[in-house]
Amino acid sequence: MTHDTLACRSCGDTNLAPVLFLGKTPLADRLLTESMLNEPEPLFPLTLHFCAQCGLVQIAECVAPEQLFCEDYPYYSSFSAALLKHSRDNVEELIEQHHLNEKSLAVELASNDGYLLKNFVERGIPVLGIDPAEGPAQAARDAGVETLCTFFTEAFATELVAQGRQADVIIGNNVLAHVPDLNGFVAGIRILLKEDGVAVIEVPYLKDLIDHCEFDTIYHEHLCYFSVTALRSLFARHDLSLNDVRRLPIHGGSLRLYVGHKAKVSPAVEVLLDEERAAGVNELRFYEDFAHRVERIGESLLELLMGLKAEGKRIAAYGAAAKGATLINYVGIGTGLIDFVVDRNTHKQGRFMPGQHIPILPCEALVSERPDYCLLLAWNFADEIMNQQAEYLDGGGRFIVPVPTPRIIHPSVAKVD
Ligand code: DWN
Repeated sequence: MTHDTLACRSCGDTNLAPVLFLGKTPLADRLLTESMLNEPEPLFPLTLHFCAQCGLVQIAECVAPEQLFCEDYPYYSSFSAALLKHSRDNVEELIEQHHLNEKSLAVELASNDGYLLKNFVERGIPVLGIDPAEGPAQAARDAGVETLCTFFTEAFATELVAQGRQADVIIGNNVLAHVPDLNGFVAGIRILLKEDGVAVIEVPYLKDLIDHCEFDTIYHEHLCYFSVTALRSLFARHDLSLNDVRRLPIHGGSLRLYVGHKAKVSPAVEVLLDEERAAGVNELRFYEDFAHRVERIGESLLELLMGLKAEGKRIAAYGAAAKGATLINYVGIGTGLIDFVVDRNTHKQGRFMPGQHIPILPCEALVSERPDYCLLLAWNFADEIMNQQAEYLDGGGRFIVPVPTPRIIHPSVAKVD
């Protein structure tokens, strides 16, 4: 079920300007089983809007979270070594900087399979994971991470505090964009966070999305797309201070936010706010050519793939990623072009990509089937994946990166920009 939101999810303003329409698309993480292939597949409009009042970019559609993050939600964070290292480094820095110990409590919102909290557990620091997807939540418990399978809300935060559980550190990576009640979620953080605690939140960075045309990261799970300007206004509304911010390369460019009850604002916040003002991120004109650039990428990628196919080449894809579903459905890349998708996530293998019904196989298929080309749907992990697939490359295979410019990557290129 979906309903259009005609008011800004953060400030409530109704003056939302349309920026991009990606058509009617299937749910990006709703990977199909064989038996589902012949059933009607729900499609939902996907339209990006800009709020001139607070700067928040957001989609109008709101698919019920219970439909998005249901029991067989297939995303497990632990299938990326790069993400595991990124998370471990974050935890070690937090333990040191905030002197966390056996008397502390670290809470992660959208804790998935325990990929991050396990690092606290190994150091003897009490944790609590909160995640609505039963599969990853059970995997976390199996890994020794206490996890409650529920959505985090203001009411739930109040319940936890009533039980005497307040957090010294709250971590929320790639979750803020997913919550329909954005203000309730942030109010919950304020309630759950101790007076001297810190909330450390990672979100994909809107400026990177627009600058590098990462349109495939737009899907129904991602309701909001954040600038520092919009984030500062969101937290301030709930008496929380955006005290520090770091730009990170992960997921095509992200922000790591440090939020607290007390204002101790670092210069880094003002630097990014100035950059956003200079670039016009808070003005509609910044987004005006985005739709045209997206259209050009789609045309150019389709032309490249069809040309290779016309030469008799075989093409596969790597990464049954949610972003991959947006890409193949917006561009129209189906089984006529892509023979199969490979993915390390065993929960995804044996299923089919939403909309295009391309089969998902184990990564070994790249070597056994030896497709001439492989479209990198999980381009945000290009370096990790290309290093891992040296045998495929040594055998003459070549990867195609789709954004910001569709291009064939030659292995001599050390890092994909
Ligand atoms: O916000 C979200 C982002 C952060 O992660 C979630 N809504 C869902 C997910 O989006 P995604 O599916 O586009 O993310 P990933 O993590 O870029 O997807 C990568 C896919 O590639 C996963 O299915 C795992 C797979 N993979 C693999 O097969 N081999 C990943 C790596 C690194 C590998 O070596």
